[in-house]
Amino acid sequence: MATRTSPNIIITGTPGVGKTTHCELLAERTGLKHLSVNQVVKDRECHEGWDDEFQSWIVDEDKLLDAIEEEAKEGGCIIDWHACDLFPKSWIDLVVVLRTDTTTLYDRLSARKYPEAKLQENLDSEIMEVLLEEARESYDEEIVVELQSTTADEMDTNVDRIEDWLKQWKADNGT
Ligand code: DAT
Repeated sequence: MATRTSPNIIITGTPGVGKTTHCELLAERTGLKHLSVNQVVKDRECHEGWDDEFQSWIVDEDKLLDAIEEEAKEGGCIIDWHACDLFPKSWIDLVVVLRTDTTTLYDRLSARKYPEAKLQENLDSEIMEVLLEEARESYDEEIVVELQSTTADEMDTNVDRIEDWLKQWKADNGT
């Protein structure tokens, strides 16, 4: 049984699906803490350098887990990252996998000027449902939720749903 008084939520999905936007809105509405893993990796140097082809940090997962362990144990974190299988099951209460269609994702990633290889890899990953599979393999089925994130209305509905879930979690855990 977790000793957290507030749950930890992972918001995951392919880059460009809307993780950061959802996390920011959710943090604003709930007071939970938005833990941008990208930022943590950069700020607390949990990496082995920069991958030029993919324009991203090569993450040192052990360092990353050490860096966020204390916050995770306290609870109340919204973890924003395009992977989820590295976090210990005991830390996590809800895993939200955001999804969108290929055309939308292509437009969002092109707007970011992603290099061709990175853009294609991410489109493939969304089509192959890589993150959904990873979430389902890593966590109990009942805590994994797939939500669509193509329109602003969907985002609002998603955040409402997660807020409702949070209220229920607190009621169930007497906090
Ligand atoms: P991520 O953190 O998953 O990489 P993001 O939150 O930075 O994604 O979103 C990428 C872009 O897409 C950003 O300009 C906001 C937009 N976007 C994301 N989800 C959306 C949605 N459900 N409706 C409209 N725009 C959205």
